[in-house]
Amino acid sequence: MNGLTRIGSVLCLAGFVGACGDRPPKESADEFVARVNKDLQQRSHENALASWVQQTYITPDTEQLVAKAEERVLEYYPKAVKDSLAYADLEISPESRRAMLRLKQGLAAPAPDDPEKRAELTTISSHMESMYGAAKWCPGGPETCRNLDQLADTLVKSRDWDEQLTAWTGWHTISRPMRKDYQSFVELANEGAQELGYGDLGEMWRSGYDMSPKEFEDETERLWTQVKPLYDGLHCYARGRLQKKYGKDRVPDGKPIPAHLFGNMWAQQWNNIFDLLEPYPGVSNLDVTAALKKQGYDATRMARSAESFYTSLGFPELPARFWENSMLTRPRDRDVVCHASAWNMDTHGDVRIKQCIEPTEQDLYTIYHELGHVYYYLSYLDQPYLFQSGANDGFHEAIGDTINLSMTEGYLANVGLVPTGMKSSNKALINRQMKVAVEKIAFLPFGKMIDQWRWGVFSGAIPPEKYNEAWWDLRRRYQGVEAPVARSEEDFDPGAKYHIPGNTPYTRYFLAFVLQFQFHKALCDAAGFKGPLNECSIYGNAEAGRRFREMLALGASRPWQDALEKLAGTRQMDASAIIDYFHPLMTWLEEQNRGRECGW
Ligand code: X8Z
Ligand code: ZN
Repeated sequence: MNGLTRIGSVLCLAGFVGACGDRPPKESADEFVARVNKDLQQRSHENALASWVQQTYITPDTEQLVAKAEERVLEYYPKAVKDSLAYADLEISPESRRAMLRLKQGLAAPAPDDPEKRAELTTISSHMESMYGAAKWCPGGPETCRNLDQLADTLVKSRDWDEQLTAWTGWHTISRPMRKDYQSFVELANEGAQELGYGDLGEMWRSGYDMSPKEFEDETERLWTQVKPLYDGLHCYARGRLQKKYGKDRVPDGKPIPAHLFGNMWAQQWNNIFDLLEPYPGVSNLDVTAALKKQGYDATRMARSAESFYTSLGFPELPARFWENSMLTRPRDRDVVCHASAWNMDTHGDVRIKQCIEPTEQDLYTIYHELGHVYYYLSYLDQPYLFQSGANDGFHEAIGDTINLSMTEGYLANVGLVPTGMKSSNKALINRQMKVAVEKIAFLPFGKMIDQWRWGVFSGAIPPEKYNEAWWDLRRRYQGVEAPVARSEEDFDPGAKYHIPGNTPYTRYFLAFVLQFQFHKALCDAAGFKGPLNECSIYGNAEAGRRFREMLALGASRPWQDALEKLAGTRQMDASAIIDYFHPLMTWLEEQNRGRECGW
């Protein structure tokens, strides 16, 4: 580590000589923390208002407003971290010590403590966000423009190789102009992280998990090793089905699968090609999209449906302001960032979601996901600002997904979205499991590789002239997919995925996809459920709801291990629940894949 010494559990930075304990601080540690909580609360509220307006109304003006608001937040943090060093070797309450730790890790991209560089960083960040949100591919002039929804829709609906290829290639042109900005962003944010005492921004991200960055990296590796056999089995089976559709010359044995064939722009989840992957077509009707359309569901009704799952667990109804302030559909007359998100605007109950909801099963699941964030926000409102976040960021992403796992056939039948009284048979079970697997198992390597790439970029192991090449190396290695057409360093394919220009750390999703099964199991146990895990729904179960809320209310006030222990009786993230959940499917896949040349 560069230029710092460790005193107590807080770092003394070389650039901040004199800050470490040579003069008694003016205020007590508790007073200091209370003041920082108040200041941050106020600044982040302003920032959230500006961000909300920008993301729901992208113009050069709102882009500037958000950059300015962000500057104020970024200016505050390093100064507060520096002031906190005065308490480094003093005896202070564990709460204040933890708050100072959270403070240090509170930003996804800290800026250097130089006004010009800070302004440059926020300008670039908000510009990349706008570029992604407003992106369109216009092959032949303005009338031919297509946005992400439209191009993604082609992938969902078309089964024609060339049509899908055109949509995929088209979208991947939008990120070319981001490359230079991204490179500058990396340099500036790294400098900010280094001023806080981290080696680089990747190390800072990995430091947010109540263990050392190295231990965290090892943890993610351990979890990946646990789940990889599940993915390998699914990949092999899917390749077989895609070969049937497109031919072995286009989808060869022993090779990665072309990335444009999965019904999803990033091949991260394969639910949109369930028609090609369904093990026993015709055995069960699981077409929730058709049911939503037939029953005339609109965005609000879909969100209400999600809300009523949470209230069935004893969570409160959403505040009236949620319905007034949220953006639930894509506005017709302006550019917005459609990528779904949940917002805690003022930490006093102004909670919202922003999503371009269409009546599809995917979007239904996504609202349940987003409300998971919203109910987390509402559950920890009583915590001070610095503890108003997830036990770790994987927890935050896992809440709504845990509820998704309870949207079983029984639940969906109960709310009228699949037929009631479908015959249960082993074939129906395998169909159902496949449906969850294409969402949950397919995602795992993608969830891991994104930050594998960014960690490399931030550390310098992946230099700018290898950005794209390294991206595809990782996609091949982890996902077993490859670019369907030649790529070069003219392209910047990472930028075609929201979380790269949006600078949202991604390991959180990998963790969430493991944790949600652990949570699901713990809640099903709490509900007294005795059958197979894949049939359990906690819908309507007050005790499961109580246990869930108890964990959520902690926010980040305790190490995540404490929160996990409270709910699941263990201090380790662990993939055995996901393995247990998919046991029937895995056995079936082994049989299906026998004699096939798996792997790539
Ligand atoms: O970004 C999201 C959520 C918003 S927190 C919709 N997800 C990841 C993605 O879309 O890439 C959920 C699953 C993974
Ligand atoms: Zn989320």
